[in-house]
Amino acid sequence: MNPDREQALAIARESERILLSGHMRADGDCLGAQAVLFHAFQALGKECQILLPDPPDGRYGFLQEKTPWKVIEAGADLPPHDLFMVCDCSRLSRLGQIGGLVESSDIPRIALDHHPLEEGDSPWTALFHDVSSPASGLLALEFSRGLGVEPGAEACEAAFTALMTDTGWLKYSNADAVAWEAAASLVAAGVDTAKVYHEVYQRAERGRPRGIAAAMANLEYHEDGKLALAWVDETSLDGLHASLEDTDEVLDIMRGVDGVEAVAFLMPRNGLWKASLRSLSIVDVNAVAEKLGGGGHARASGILFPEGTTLAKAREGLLLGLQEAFRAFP
Ligand SMILES: [Mn+2]
Repeated sequence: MNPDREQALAIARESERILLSGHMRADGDCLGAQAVLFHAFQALGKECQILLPDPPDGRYGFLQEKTPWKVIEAGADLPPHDLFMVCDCSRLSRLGQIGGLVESSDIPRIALDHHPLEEGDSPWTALFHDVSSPASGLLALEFSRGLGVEPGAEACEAAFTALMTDTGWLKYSNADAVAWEAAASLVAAGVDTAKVYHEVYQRAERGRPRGIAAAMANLEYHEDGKLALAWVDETSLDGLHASLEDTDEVLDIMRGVDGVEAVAFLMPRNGLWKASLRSLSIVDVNAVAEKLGGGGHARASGILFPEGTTLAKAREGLLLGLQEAFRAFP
């Protein structure tokens, strides 16, 4: 095993009070990875708690039946701990107020992640990092086994949720043989896959289909149909009693169109404009997102535009960035 991973495991073995966290708007992978680690630390008799920067989408609430988490209160301090560990993220800037508190503390910190690392000096004591891993949840399983804990039913369900949500239920290009094998072994371990699917994808609010329709009313094609872009604003979502916290379905509809290579979707998020970008096989949407202050993976990334950015400006920046990326591949 690489030395950095060994170091991360060694620090975790020595620690007794572990504080787990994840990026803002924690998704299934972020929460699933934390849950796997939570149960590993509990099995070893360590104190462990999960503290999130903000509330995750309600679709992941079922994980809380077996894995407790809390959301930090505004202005609150971090609870006592001797190790801070973040999942599915290696940027302090994506941890909301928790990021600042961690940055000013000298307590050891570990990032377990599969996103590309930020350039420059690492803010982490140790990393458990692999960009080739389809999900942080799988890295968490490796971490658990590295600590000598074979994942139980709770951890398997959480890891399955992590893997299946980050691969779009094994649809995306990150669903490699490792992903399929891991899914099969979790199914063999007894995970109720139909239950997880129902919880995550079949419990939307009634307005959701109308929200998707409102977004699709603003669909544009560029680059001879290779680029699809759509947006939806707060007013239309409110009028339809719809929210689109999770944009997978909207993006899936756009990239299901013949000839489409890259898709982008703009939506409001807490008073700002947020873009989700996906590509099929050529365009590096991470590079596009990074130029606009966002990040992620080569095939899936996101941008939160700065305060004051109008929809028109966000759309223009996104379109120009993506068009430039297309021009790199004549
Ligand atoms: Mn992930």
